[in-house]
Amino acid sequence: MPIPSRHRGFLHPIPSEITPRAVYEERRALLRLMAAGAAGATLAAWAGREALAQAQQRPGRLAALPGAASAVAGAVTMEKHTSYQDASTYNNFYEFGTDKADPARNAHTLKPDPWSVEVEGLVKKPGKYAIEDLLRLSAQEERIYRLRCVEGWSMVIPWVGYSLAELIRRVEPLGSAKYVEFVTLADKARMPGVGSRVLDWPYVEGLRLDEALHPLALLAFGMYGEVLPNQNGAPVRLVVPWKYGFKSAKSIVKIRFTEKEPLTAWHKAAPREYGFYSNVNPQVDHPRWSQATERRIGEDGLFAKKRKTLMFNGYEAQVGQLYAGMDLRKFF
Ligand SMILES: Nc1nc2c(c(=O)[nH]1)N[C@H]1C(S)=C(S)[C@@H](COP(=O)(O)O)O[C@H]1N2
Ligand SMILES: [Mo]
Repeated sequence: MPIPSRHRGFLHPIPSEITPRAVYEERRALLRLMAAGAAGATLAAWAGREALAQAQQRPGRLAALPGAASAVAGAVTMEKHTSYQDASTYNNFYEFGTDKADPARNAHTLKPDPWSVEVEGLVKKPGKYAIEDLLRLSAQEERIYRLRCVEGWSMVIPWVGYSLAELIRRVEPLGSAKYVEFVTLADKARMPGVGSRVLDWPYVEGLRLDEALHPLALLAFGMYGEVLPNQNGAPVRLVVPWKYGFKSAKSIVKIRFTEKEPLTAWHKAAPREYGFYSNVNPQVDHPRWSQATERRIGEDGLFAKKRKTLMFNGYEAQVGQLYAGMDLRKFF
């Protein structure tokens, strides 16, 4: 089990060592129900509760942000949505702590308004966009994407936003621009995790320009028909559904066009473990664990089976061409 040499003192835990909160909560609830009555009635009640939870899609907690059903190929999976409760309380947002419950607990200090995003580097039209203007730059769409975390869990979330390509076209990249770098907020005063040495702040992510221009790469402002909760990356984040979750940078403040491949936060922290590309790939294991299967959050009860992880997280038909001829073991 190779430990990366330049590591700053934190490793993603090995997924098999995590007992997710949902597993023991569901197990406890099931045992309680079984103790209370007949097994058949119990299971029916259980199924009913599940169906009810599915139907409650609009959480009604934050400002509404509707999006028209997206017409982009592959943008709407028919799979069951992860509950808003799970999607907003089981998060990675290390600026607010490394525990999955930390972001929901701590991110109330983030102030998503006022906010602006600076566009700079190799573009004809650099500039600073106020979040209101960015929101109105293109029509909001609903995209129902799978998001697969490098740690081995996945969710299905109805996001609201528009293709990142819409913004990129407006700012007119120069011919020399080959990559796009995303810099996210690092505010020590409001983000308790930024005081730690877990990562070299600010959190930085990057895409090759052609990846960033792919219609599935989403600039997201909302989820479940409302603006993003702070812990999910308010007020604006990326969602790149064919890549491991950490490529989907939260709370973006800067978008920079570069000629050289950006040095991303996770690659800097552990270069042997996290490459620049980080495409979901069941055939290329993480040095410390397999990437062949995943646990769908909300399905991790007593009888739930692990799911097989799909090439490019199931988006191969749409994005496979971007990587034609590349050795995906080398460019992991
Ligand atoms: N700024 C920032 N963005 C981030 C992270 C982070 O720690 N900081 N974590 C990433 C990881 S590892 C995942 S899996 C996704 C999770 O997004 P979600 O909480 O909305 O599901 O956010 C990504 N974006
Ligand atoms: Mo992740």
